[in-house]
Amino acid sequence: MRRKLAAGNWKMNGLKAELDQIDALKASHATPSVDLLLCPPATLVTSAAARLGDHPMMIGGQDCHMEHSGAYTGDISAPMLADAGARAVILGHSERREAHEESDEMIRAKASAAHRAGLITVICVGESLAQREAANTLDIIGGQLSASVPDNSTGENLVIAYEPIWAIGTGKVPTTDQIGEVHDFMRDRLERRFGAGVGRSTRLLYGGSVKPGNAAEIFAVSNVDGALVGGASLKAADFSPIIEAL
Ligand code: G2H
Repeated sequence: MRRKLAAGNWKMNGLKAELDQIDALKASHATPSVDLLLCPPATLVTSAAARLGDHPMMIGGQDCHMEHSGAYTGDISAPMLADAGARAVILGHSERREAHEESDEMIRAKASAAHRAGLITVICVGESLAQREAANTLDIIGGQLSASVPDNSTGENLVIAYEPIWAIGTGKVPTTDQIGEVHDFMRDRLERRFGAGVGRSTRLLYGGSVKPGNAAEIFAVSNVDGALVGGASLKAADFSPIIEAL
C-alpha cells in the first residue's frame, strides 16, 4: 500500500523568518498519518532540517547537479544536499526545464546522482497548453517518463509529480477525469518498465494550483497519492488543510 505524500515546494521564496512555518506545521501535525516533505530554497535546507528536530517531516532540495563535485560555480550536488539534511529533491520542474533549459537526459542524470546519494527524487512531468490542445498529452508524458526516470529507481526513492504547465500558479486546474487519465497512464507505464513491484509502489503526485478548496476532490482521483504544492505550501495555515485532506 502506498503511503500518501504531501510535498511543499517553496520555489524562490523564504527567508529565515519563514522557518516559523515549520514550527506551525509540527504543532498541527505532531504525528502525521501521511508523509510530509517541505522543499525550501537551498539556503534554508540546513536550518529547516535542524528546526525539525525529531519530527518525521522530510526536508528536500529543489534541484541538484548530476556530478558529485567539481568546477560548477553556483551548483549544488546531491551529496551536498544530503549532507545539509535533505532527504529528497525535486527534479525537472517545468520552471527549470524552461528557464534553465533542462532536458530529460539532464534530469535523468541528476536523478541517478540523487538516488546514489540516498535521496528520494520527485521527478516532474507535464504538458503545455498547446500540447494538450493538440491531443499530445499522453505522448509527452510518456516520453518524459521514459527519458527522465533513471534505471536505478525503486518504489522507495522514486516519486513522480504530474504538473500540467498550464495549471502551475494560474489557478486553472484540470478536471478530475483529466488528472485520472494521466495518473492511470503513468502507473501503467511504470509497471511495464519496472515491473509490478516498483510500478505499484511509486507514488504519483498531482501538482498545479492545489489549494485547501480543491485538495479533497483531487485526492479522490485514482492513482493520485498526494500533491506537490507550490503557493499554498508557503503558509502552514494553507498547507495544513491540504495535508488533512489526504
Ligand atoms: C506547481 C506547483 C508546485 P503551484 O509548480 O510545484 O505550484 O501550486 O503554485 O501551482
